[in-house]
Amino acid sequence: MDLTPTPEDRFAFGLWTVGHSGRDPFGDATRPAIDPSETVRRLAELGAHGINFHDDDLLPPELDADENAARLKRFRQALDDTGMQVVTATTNLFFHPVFKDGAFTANDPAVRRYALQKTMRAIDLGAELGATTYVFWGGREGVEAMAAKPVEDALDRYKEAIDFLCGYVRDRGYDLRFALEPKPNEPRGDTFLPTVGHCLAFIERLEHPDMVGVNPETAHETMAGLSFYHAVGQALWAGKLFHIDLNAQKIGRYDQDLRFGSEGIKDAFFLVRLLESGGYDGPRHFDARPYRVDVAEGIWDFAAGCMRTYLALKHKAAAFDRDPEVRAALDAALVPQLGETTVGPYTPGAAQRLLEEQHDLDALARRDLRNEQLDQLVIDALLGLR
Ligand code: GLT
Ligand code: MN
Ligand code: MN
Repeated sequence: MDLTPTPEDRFAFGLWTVGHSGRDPFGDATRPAIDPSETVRRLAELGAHGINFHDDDLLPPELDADENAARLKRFRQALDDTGMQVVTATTNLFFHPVFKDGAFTANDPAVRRYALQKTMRAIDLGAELGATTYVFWGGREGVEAMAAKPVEDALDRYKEAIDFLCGYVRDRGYDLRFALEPKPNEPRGDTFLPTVGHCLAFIERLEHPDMVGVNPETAHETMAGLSFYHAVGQALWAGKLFHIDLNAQKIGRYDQDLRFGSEGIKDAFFLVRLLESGGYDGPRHFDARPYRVDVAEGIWDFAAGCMRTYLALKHKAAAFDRDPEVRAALDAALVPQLGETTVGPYTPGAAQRLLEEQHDLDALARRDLRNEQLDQLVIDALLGLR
């Protein structure tokens, strides 16, 4: 089993992931800042292919223009030297206190206009560096005091913002698609567009629905108590899986952003199996961060671990699908039959034939689907027993 990542695997990381300082609501940074050029070089050495950033990760607002110009130059040089690609970009619309009440859904129109302006500038930066996907995580697009933000007005403003920005991208001729990233809560008490399902429904009401898809994140769907595997499956089914944020999460907790596969290994197995067989050709992007106790080499152990686990699960999934016992168990569970049409399109003749059909309910109900056996084969595969 070759677990060495190569650029063909299309692994990508956000600058803010390996660059996370370890700061949390209860404690200060445990790690020094890393220059983005250093991140690019270290990730390239590990076999990654792509990088992703917020405008403020690359060009921190607290640095002056000369410092940022030098930082950008070093970053471009690192990309050139390593062949790493900027695959995705995004805007930080959550850190500055101006966004305390939201960005595109802030009640103050001046804040909304500033949020749009900041995003347009960040889109320019992302497009210039080669990003083809632009992520929207509405971290502050939510509310605690329900009376303060009528949901329908907030969604109107959200739609207005995304429609306007689609117009901007088209007008500028950028080769860029948008990916909305849902999250149910944190940092707001309740966030608008809380799940993949909400995002898919929202997209249908946009002016340019073809330009907009989703960026589901393992942790966020799991926080909502939902199956990430199913969320990704439905996004793929809808042709809307434009990007993905891979990490790990224990159910019922704050957003843990753990190393991919470090929790929920069975879900991770099915997810990788789905991505590798379900027609997703975008970056395998890790949006996670190292444990706060790891302060130096541990950062790169973390990054290597995300990719190693993904590749191991990819091999496991391929072996699982080749395994004759698994195939027999899939047959016993009638899995192939779910791929067959039931009645086909409606015609009066088909309706008449169906109405005349006889069904032996007792025989159908007696069918033993052997799902226990099938699931145990999954566990055996994951435990290395086959
Ligand atoms: C932030 C958030 C992530 C988003 C990033 C993109 S920023 O770290 O927790 O889930 O993907 O804005
Ligand atoms: Mn994310
Ligand atoms: Mn997260």
